[in-house]
Amino acid sequence: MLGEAVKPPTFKAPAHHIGVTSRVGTWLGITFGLCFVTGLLSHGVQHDWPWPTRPVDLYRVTQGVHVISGVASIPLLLAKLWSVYPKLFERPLVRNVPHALERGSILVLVAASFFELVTGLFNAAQNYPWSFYFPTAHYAVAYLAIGALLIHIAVKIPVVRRTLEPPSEERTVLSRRAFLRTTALTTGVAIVTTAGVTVPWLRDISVLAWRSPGALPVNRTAKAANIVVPPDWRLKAGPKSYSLEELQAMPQTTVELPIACVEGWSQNATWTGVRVADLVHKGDVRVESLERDGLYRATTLPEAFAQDPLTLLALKLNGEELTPDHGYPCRLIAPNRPGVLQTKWVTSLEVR
Ligand SMILES: Nc1nc2c(c(=O)[nH]1)N[C@H]1C(S)=C(S)[C@@H](COP(=O)(O)O)O[C@H]1N2
Ligand SMILES: [Mo]
Repeated sequence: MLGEAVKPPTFKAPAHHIGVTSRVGTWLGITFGLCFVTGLLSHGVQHDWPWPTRPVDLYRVTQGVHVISGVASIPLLLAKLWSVYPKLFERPLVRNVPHALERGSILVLVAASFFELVTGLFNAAQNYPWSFYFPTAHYAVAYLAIGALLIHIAVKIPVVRRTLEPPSEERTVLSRRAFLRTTALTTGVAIVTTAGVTVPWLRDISVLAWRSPGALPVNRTAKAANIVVPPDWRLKAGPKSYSLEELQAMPQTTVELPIACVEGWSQNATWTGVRVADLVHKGDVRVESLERDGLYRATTLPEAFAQDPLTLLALKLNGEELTPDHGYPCRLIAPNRPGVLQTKWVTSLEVR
């Protein structure tokens, strides 16, 4: 008898099952969605979108969600790619026009996602090993990623629907579950070990947090910003001007407000100083610092913020005179504002 053509058993690793891909893909869709929306908000707030003064912690929360969902996306994206990689090399590369479009969108999606996650991570680590301007590039590529993602979801929704139903075979189901559990666990570990940069009660266990717990971090030091405070320094405020002693003699207010850095860390502190509303008339207020150049040397404080009773020209941090690195002789602190707009080394306030 001629040997029967016995088909060798095809081994399919459990992770490459479409049900796994669907599930990880759904999680990734959620973290990407959160990251995109909070990223848009962050960009908007820094570019004069209307933004409320309350709750005082809102920006801290949205930026925290941005960073945490970004960190969570890294293991999820890797798991997702792992679960589909045999398909990425399928032949023929292109079957027809819709297929070509679908593959093209996946290429854009993968490339844009990697770009966003890698640049975001480097940004949080305050490391800029590239020559483009981070906010513009990160913002523009986010649209590419989300556009490609929407196409991908539209194409895949029927498949996802079908495959999320409970599968039948016991053994492979178990190993698929194990893969999903590992993915979930890795994502959880990534979150817990880093989220302490912004979530106070995670500080002690966030061993990979890029900002140490305890004292308020310094983003740009006085030395890096070339700050020299002239001996005859006075704050210009509209038509008036004040020496530091005169500011100290005015009614002082103490507030507890966070610095929520766009680079991902945030921390509360106690600030004492003079209300901006006591120094200038109503209107948007241009805040200038002693810094000569540098992207964040000056900001505009919208009227609602300038008139807010919590908005201070702070002279003290946690009860002590400001150190040079935190903005001596005085710095702006306002509720619900990104750290980049909390100008240090202030030298003039001007109603626009
Ligand atoms: N003049 C000036 N103010 C500045 C900056 C700057 O570069 N120049 N950096 C800002 C950024 S990015 C942040 S997060 C906060 C940090 O304040 P801190 O260093 O006191 O914690 O200061 C802000 N104020
Ligand atoms: Mo910042």
